[in-house]
Amino acid sequence: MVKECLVIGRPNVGKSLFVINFAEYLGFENIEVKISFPNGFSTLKQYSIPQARQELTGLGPHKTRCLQAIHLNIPARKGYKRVKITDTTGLMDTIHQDMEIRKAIAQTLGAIRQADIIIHMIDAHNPYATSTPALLGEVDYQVAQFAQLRGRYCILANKMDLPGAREGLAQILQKLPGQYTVPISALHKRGFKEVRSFVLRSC
Ligand SMILES: Nc1nc2c(ncn2[C@@H]2O[C@H](COP(=O)(O)OP(=O)(O)OP(=O)(O)O)[C@@H](O)[C@H]2O)c(=O)[nH]1
Ligand SMILES: [Mg+2]
Repeated sequence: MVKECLVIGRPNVGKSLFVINFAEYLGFENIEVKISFPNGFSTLKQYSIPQARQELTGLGPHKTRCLQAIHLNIPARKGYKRVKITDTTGLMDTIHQDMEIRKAIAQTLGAIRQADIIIHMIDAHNPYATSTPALLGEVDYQVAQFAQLRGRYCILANKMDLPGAREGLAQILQKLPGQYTVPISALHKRGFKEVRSFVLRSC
């Protein structure tokens, strides 16, 4: 059976880059992405990994406004484990003024209920930000509270390659205690071995 693994978190934390680079780490050179829009329309698109990085990730918040799913076969002790990993729209503390983004966020919240495995990504760098975005949003506490009840849940503290990320990781561990938390760099594919083990254990 294919397990549904959802990658969620606030905008710009690195969800899309993580999904693409994790596929590359697992040996994929090309990916087929099922793009499902909030209006119910869906389409399949093929990307090379560099093309996916170019087209699907970016600096501005809410680059992703739909669900983007990739089927991954992860080599396990006996054969493969089949996982569908889905990239989502960034969650927010406030209600976004743009209707399209509100609908996309509602679509992501709906998908959380269907997920077997929840990967919650947080940007660990810049822990001393006093203006928004601070390290953790109210929505991060809500996700942690909800998702831990569901079992297969982990936090990825991302952007560990950037300044301040160690302090940020310490804050995440302190503020969201008792969760399985993996420090990673989606950019440099660091911590991916641990993520792969977590996903395999959860299948
Ligand atoms: N230095 C560094 N930059 C990263 C890392 N992960 C992501 N980024 C950068 O952060 C920006 C946002 O990455 P995305 O993967 O598009 O983030 P997202 O969470 O999918 O964003 P939305 O789709 O807008 O919610 C991009 O410029 C990435 O290159 C990382 O581990 N280290
Ligand atoms: Mg994205």
